[in-house]
Amino acid sequence: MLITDLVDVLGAAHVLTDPDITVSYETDWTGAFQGRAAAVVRPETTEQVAAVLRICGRHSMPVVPQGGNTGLVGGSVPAGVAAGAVVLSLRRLTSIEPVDAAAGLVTAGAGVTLADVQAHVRAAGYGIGVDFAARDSATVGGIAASNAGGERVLRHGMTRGQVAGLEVVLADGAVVRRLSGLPKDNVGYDLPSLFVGSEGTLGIITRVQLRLVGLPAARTTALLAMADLPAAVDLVALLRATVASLDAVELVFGGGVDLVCAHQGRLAPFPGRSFPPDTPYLLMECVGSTDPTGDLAAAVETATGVLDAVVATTATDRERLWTYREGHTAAVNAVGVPLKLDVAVPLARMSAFVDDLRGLVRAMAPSARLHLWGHLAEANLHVNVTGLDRDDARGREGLTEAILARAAADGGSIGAEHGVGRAKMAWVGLSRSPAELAVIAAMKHALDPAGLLNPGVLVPPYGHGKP
Ligand code: FAD
Ligand code: 2HG
Ligand code: ZN
Repeated sequence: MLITDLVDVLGAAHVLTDPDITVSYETDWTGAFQGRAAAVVRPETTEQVAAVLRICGRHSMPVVPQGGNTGLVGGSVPAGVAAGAVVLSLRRLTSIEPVDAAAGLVTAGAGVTLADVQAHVRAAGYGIGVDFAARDSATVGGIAASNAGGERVLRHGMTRGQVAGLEVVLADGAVVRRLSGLPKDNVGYDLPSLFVGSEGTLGIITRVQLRLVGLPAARTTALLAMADLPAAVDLVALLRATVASLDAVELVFGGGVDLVCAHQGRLAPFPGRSFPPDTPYLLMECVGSTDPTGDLAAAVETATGVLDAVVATTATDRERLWTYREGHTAAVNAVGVPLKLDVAVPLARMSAFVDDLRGLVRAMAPSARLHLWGHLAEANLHVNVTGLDRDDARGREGLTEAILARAAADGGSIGAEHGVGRAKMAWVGLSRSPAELAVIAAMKHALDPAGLLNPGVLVPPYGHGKP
């Protein structure tokens, strides 16, 4: 019996089958994806993870890996063809090694949250080059598995650039460990990189080695209301060219900030002024060893189309400005479970894309509400639509298809930072060529011949019922 075998290895307390307890592991953060699990298992060590995979392999039982369950594409829950799978929660893998200052690295168990690893390295005077609003729940294993982006990509790149090494358990229970920490080590394929962004389809990440980044002595954050999106895009170019201390440039709109204010009971950011809902706001942050406010102000003064600005230099004021940006996902979910898309289009085409998007949603779903925000420096736009009929699957698919096809037509990406998961499976071909898809499928078949690792995510499942 599968359950008995799992209990033998993990103990009954860590093989959960009571629906009242498993339900939170079976539903994704947004509430859009859900499905029953055969069991939720909670190993504490790499060896236990390997044992779980060997048992599931013997029983031909699919496995859905789960970290903090903050993913936004349905990949962390047993929905769709993965219904009835074992959910493998990595949250008990919480060991953190001491900071290795000489190598500039820290190694943590997959279940350590981003906030905890940030606090751990901060105590030694360092930072982590990845950050975003779900930091208190998202795990380093999940971040690596989804190659998360976030708010610091402008300076540090995506998570891939921050992962120096990984420990991964393969479908057959074998352990691949590349944690040498050597910055120069060109012996064959870069295996850790293969697993970064693989969304739980190639192996289970059990340990993550992250690079340390410096902690800046000074930070300045500013929120600007802009006349229109072309002016905001022009300002990004100006800032890139003239402000070396630039660390983040994020995009929100007046309507989204109003929604966050209503959701959190906050005052609007620009005292005594309000702007129409489609007004773009830029949240930008500069960092340095000395106060970067002057650099930022000098650039903004030469920019055109700035309607208003608030500047924050204290931690409290900076956090307040970031809340207007980071509060969007929760505020939108409070309106209703959204249709959630995450696209990138070349920055030069962003304004035309947004105009077309607004027209498209007005035409295809007149009673729906469109919420846009994103990471403007990386041309990454989050597209959320609320007010759609949840039972009208065809309508939602039609709108998804139209929006993603429009992004792809511009040379954009249909999954900029959240990945593919179950949500974007049907549209991968818009962003990847048949030759690329064949390589992806070959890699999947080589590492997971029975198709048990997160079936229905990223790669088409191998067959009916049993993947
Ligand atoms: P989960 O949601 O549990 O899993 C994500 C995927 O990785 C799933 O496919 C799962 O099967 C797989 N997985 C998880 N752990 C492992 C493991 N140890 N081994 C193998 N596979 C594994 N994402 C961004 O990129 N940028 C953002 O700015 C951002 N902001 C967010 C803000 C909010 C409020 C929320 C709710 C989410 C946000 N996200 C963002 C999405 C999400 O938080 C990230 O993608 C995060 O990296 C997921 O980590 P997790 O531990 O929650 O993973
Ligand atoms: C963000 O940048 C996150 O706010 C979440 O990536 C985006 O909820 C979303 O659509
Ligand atoms: Zn984002």
